[in-house]
Amino acid sequence: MSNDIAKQKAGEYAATLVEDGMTIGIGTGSTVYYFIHTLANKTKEGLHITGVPTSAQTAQLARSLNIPLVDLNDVAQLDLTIDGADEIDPSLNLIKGGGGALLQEKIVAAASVQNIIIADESKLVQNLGKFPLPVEVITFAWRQTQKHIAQLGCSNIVLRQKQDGIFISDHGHYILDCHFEQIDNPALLQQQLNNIPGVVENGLFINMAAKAIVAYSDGSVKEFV
Ligand code: ABF
Repeated sequence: MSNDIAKQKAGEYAATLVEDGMTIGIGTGSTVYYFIHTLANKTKEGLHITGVPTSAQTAQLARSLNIPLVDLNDVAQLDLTIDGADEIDPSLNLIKGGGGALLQEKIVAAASVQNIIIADESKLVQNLGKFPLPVEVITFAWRQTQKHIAQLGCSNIVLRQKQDGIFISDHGHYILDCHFEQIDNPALLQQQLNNIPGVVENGLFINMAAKAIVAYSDGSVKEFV
């Protein structure tokens, strides 16, 4: 089974957890893409939900499929957020932000009663850090911010690019992809990074996920809690 079919399975499975009347945080990425399409089909069949998107890309897709969206300022909390991840460790700590939406993803996750991660098996790791940790930074003097991040033990930090120049996040910031290789204490690192002037947010999601739904190449789907 290809990764794409596994992602589809995980997305479809997650849609079965959505109940009528819920306010849902809608994640970003290629796995959530399948969740959004399944959710859209269910709303066409009569399921009533309201969504809060985690990125401009997700907002655009959800709108195009007629999923009703609200501003996070206009709701007290979210019942459930379904989102993807770049790495998932055995404690369900995560690296997110490969798609560049980590800031809004973290704000939405923090507003949610329950966060469920969907992924194919390639995202499961013993230790976080092989996937370069995305850190969203203010554009002003970003090299200073980079220097402070390097002092935390990261010698390979890359300013994220897109085809025609520097990648700019939905909220107007740069992303520094930090190749830590192995993160021994993710909770500490997340605090240290967010204490650096110029860092807006980092892609470590610690103790935020209640469950991970992981689809395997043999077609099975497992829940990790
Ligand atoms: C988002 O989806 C991001 O945080 C992460 O970068 C991505 C996960 O990857 P995929 O596209 O494989 O679902 O939630």
